[in-house]
Amino acid sequence: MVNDRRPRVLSGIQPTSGSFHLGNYLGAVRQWSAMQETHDAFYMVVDLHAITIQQEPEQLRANTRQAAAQLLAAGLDPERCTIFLQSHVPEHTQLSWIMECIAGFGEASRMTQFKDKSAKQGSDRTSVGLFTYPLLMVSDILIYQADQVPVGEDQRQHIELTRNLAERFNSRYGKAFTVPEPYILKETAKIYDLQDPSVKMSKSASTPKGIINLLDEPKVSAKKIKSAVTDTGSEIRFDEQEKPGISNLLTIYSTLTDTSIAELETRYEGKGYGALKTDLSEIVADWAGPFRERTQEYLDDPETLDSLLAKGAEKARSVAAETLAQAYDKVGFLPAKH
Ligand code: ATP
Ligand code: LTN
Repeated sequence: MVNDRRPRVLSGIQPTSGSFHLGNYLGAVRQWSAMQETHDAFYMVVDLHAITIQQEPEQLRANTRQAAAQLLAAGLDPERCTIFLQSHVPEHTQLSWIMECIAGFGEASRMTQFKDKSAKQGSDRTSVGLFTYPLLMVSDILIYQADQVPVGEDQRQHIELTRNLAERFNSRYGKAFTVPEPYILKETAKIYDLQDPSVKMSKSASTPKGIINLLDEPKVSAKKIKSAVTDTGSEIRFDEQEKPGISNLLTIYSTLTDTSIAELETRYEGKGYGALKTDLSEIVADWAGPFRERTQEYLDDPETLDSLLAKGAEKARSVAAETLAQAYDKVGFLPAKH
């Protein structure tokens, strides 16, 4: 049961691919599942955000169901948290317009995720939505009065923007929003690409070889782990500067098995990279096998899945509508009815 006095937490994940990857899980979703025990938690699949980059409609529908099924398979329980789709709660986009009007153009132009993604696509193919995306994210968070936002390191700048706009609104119009804190676990804040450990593992990476997808066949993941770029030398030691490849594998190993890095270093003393990779492939396969099965069970019953999401949206809307009404009033909009 939701307890109102618990701190409120909110986060979102994009349905931009059929499968989450290990970075999504270790950097974000794992924390979501732990926090539903201690927080009043709201988690959503951000389908509105996904269309900032062109999506094929049938594929988007499939990916969205697949994302929701994976959240449930990762342990999110609709009895203990609110799970929903962003497009089912129209208040997000309504608040977003207000945020667009109080954010500065320069401020929005400094968002590094926009700069990276638009540079990759070129300005003609970059949508205006990709530029305003952070303001929709600001609204996602503020509309639930979230105290904390569990995300990976790549989202820190967006949470800073959220804090700034919440404070700006509150001081300009009177307090309407909670100013949220980021919740970023240091050890797993950034899982790196297996082929290029200088960039984060990302759904939109240039080569699929660098990404461990949670729904991949174990054989496929094992092959990717075995061909992960490693560093010169043969010693298994955590050193992000000198040994970024091995350090990344150690982080994944350590968090999936709840073993400290120091203990892993001792365990693998005198052993080669091959031994570490073979063991890690097995660990990933053992974790991902049951995860894939659970995901498939939810996908095999789309009616139940859709009805869970409809209930989640109803709960989410009741909170969102209240915040929006307050914000509309503070801005000076007349009420639509008496
Ligand atoms: P895209 O490449 O399409 O932007 P993504 O792989 O970055 O997608 P998102 O849906 O944007 O995934 O992110 C979902 C959550 O996963 C966010 O909280 C994000 O910070 C986290 N995350 C994504 N990649 C990593 C990573 N490599 N390491 C740790 N956390 C990550
Ligand atoms: N921008 C985030 C996804 C996202 C989000 C949110 C995360 C959209 N709205 C609200 C936390 C809270 C991303 O790209 N990972």
